[in-house]
Amino acid sequence: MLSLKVGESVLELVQGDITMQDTDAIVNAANKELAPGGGVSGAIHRAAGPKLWEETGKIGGCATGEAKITYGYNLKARYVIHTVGPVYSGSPEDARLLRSCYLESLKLAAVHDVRSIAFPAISTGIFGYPVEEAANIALAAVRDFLLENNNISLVRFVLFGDRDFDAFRRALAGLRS
Ligand code: AR6
Repeated sequence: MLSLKVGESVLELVQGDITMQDTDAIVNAANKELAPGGGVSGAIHRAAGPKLWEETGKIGGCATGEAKITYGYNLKARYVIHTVGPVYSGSPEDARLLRSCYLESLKLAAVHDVRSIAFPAISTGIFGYPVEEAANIALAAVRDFLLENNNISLVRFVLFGDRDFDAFRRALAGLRS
């Protein structure tokens, strides 16, 4: 586990499974339909149980770069925040949309009195975002938010494999300097 104090808050990196987190909210790297799908989204829906899809199915989808909130059902987390990352295309728009996913998720969390939140590495799996680039964007977005807002005390990145953890570790070192 690695951590960095940002303002009054803590930014943490851990390697593990986001479905097991006991933060107030976990974030889902969702698709526009908010359907279960594969990757981290499939894992979150399996762990939360069928009531999650009952709720997300009624929302009417989510645009890329935006976020929606539901309950967590069988998860330890009270809420799931669903955000849709960009499918990587190599255009400058990708970075703007990925940053927006983190900022919109954090804003929605703050509105719902979430004090602790766990993120996966959005867009870096099926959506093909190079993890080194994505890690820099993710950590900068969270740092910028935490410097302006005191209501969220813990932001934890839960990285699934060695490759993602290493990329985020390097990005965190860059953020410190
Ligand atoms: N805990 C933490 N991270 C995980 C877990 C887990 N249990 N499982 C996978 N990851 P992806 P995307 C990591 O593909 O690229 C879905 O089908 C994974 O190793 O889940 O945003 C949706 O429905 C990777 O680093 O999300 C969308 O259609 C990261 O989570 C599409 O995939 C994100 O990988 C979204 O693609």
